[in-house]
Amino acid sequence: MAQSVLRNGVEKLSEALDGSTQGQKLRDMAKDMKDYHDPNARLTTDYGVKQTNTDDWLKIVNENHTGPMLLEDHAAREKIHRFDHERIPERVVHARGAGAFGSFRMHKSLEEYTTAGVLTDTSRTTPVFQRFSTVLGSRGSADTVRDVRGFAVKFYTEEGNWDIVGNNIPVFFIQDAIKFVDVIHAGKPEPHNEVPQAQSAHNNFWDFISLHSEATHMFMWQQSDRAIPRSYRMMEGFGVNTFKLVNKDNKAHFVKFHFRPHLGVHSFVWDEALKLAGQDPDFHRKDLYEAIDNGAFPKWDFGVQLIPEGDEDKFEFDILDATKVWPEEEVPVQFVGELELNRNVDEYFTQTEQVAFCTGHVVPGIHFSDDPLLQGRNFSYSDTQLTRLGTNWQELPINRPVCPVMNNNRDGQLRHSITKGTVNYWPNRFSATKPAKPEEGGYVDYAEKVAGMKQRLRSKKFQEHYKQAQLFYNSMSEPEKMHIMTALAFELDHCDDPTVYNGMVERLTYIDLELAQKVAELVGAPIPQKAALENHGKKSKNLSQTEIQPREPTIATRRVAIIIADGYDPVAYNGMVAALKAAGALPYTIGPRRSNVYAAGESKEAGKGKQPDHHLEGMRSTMFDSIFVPGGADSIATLRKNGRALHWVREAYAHLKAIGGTGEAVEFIKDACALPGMDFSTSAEVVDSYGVVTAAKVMPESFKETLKMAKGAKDFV
Ligand code: HDE
Repeated sequence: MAQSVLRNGVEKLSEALDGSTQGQKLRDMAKDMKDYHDPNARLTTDYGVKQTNTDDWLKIVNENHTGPMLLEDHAAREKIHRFDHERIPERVVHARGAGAFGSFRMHKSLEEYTTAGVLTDTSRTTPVFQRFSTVLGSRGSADTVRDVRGFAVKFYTEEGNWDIVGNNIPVFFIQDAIKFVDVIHAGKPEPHNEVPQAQSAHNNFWDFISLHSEATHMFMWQQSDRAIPRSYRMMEGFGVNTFKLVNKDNKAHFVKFHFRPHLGVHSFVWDEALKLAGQDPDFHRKDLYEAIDNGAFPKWDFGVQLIPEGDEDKFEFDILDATKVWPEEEVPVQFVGELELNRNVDEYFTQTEQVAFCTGHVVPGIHFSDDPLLQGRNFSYSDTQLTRLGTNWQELPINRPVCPVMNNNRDGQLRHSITKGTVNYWPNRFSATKPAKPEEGGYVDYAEKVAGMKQRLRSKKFQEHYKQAQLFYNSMSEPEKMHIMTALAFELDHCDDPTVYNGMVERLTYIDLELAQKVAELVGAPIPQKAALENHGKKSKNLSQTEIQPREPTIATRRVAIIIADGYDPVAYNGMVAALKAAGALPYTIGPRRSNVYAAGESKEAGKGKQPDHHLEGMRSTMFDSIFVPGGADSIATLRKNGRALHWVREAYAHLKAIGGTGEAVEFIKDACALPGMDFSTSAEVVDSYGVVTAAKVMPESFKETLKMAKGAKDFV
């Protein structure tokens, strides 16, 4: 794996250097790259001296070749010393993540609203680096936990770096940056015992949430399916905060940024996510890497919501409040560009770990609003990089812009670039390195009149915390509502302090009485009889993720497990593998062993057989989107006797996955899925949350169609 990773990096880099795709940033980083596949390279110390032996510490040896080691061995000490200092502090939040390179293009210019070249020049391809993350877990925690996902994009524009440091959820827990410390302390492991890891299911989190009513809208999103995405490639991205775009006539528009995935939004069911956290903690990381490696480049439409300056008071909510969405009925999203990720990182640490995003990084034409969350973030990001990376973090290859950086900032630890010349100040007698004029691309601050009292206050509209939480809940499909209810019941079950779960149930009565009652019953809180606030009954579009459908129905990159044992039907097997590959899906053969498995009519002696990719105990159904079982009397007879094989099918069924089978496999699948007392002959009998897909005579085409609808499909093909 490691070898192929490096080879892939080097090959792709040379492609990029030939002038293709987003070469600008790659050419820039290539200056600092070393090729570890060079057979002519030799091991050296850090100061460049070739080493003949890096395996034995220099010793004074006796006749048995043992003896004390010498401090004199600088090379040995250097090796250990470098190792001792390999770790840097992880990010205080969003520590766990994965990144990739890509490109950004606009297909419609936003010149009516901004002067920013990255948003107006439709002939440009802007190189980007994107990092996805979870929020609460440590760097080594699992990918599939229930959490908000970070969605941070660094645009290496010709005018400097522009960072959108967003999330996959369009709102946030708090309105004012000063509360960030509290919400994160409450969510992170508790201070006395550092438990639990990467989870919000504990007393402190829900204690804070129940007492801090402005978090009401956000916790509903965080309890929804959005917080357990199937893949980073299948999530939306939101800038969350309100920025400003300013055009050449100095006219300003408030703006929110959106990214909508071409693959649509898809999620795990909770049981799947829970199990995957143990079975394959790197699931999302690998999913992103594999998709890009296979050429299935993830893409997002880039959109903006715009409100002209002057109209900001026309809404029921304050447009600077990050706990509110701008409903699309009131402010439509205009999709104007496309983001594509098309190249994996060459090295995790120097790129994904060392990348540093800052909301304060904006380019001419893009400005801040008075959003009090954003203003605080603008301080925090550059500040935190000092602890994590140290001074001069801006000079690291992944962070430096592709345009020239010229200023009189100097020195500090680990200064990298060498500035020539006799002066390091402005003005100077050479008139050297002077401020840019606006027409030379200089950043011009947007002039605004500001007057007022110096006070610790928030606007009146910021005080309203429930209407959009109701709007969100009302907009959910029935399965989504059920998932929110069960998620809340799971989380509060992990709280053993009645003050906490009783308080939360009370908070839910501000959203929906029935929801509060169902949760109360499950978690053992007093069942509320009265809503604290009447539900307004309104809905809004695109809040339910079921509305964010794939652009084209597709099964590309979906992982399909094909379960076989000796005597399987080779026609059904080969037909399905070919059809899946042709559609861009990823078929994996799973057998009772990873040694060769023989089709009906094949013999071991003839040296035939198929080597499965995995054996039944090595993987689990959770790692696949779908299961196909070809017929074959002997194969099915073997699988029927194998408890793990039955579990694969039954578990996939419980997780609402498309399951297909031919010939003898049909009865096997039915038996594996049948629950005690359930009449399998009618879909009406199927337990609420369970999707069923069985096949009397599955042809590859019909299976593919079913797979496109996977999750929630209730079809008998
Ligand atoms: Fe962050 N956040 N944040 N955040 N955030 C960090 O910066 C902070 C907030 C987000 O992949 C830190 O470099 C404050 C909202 C992402 O490297 C830190 C506040 C949103 C990432 C920080 C917020 C985010 C971070 C930690 C409240 C969505 C990961 C490491 C005012 C719009 C970026 C770092 C990456 C990371 C501070 C709230 C998204 C400490 C003070 C809202 C995606 O600076």
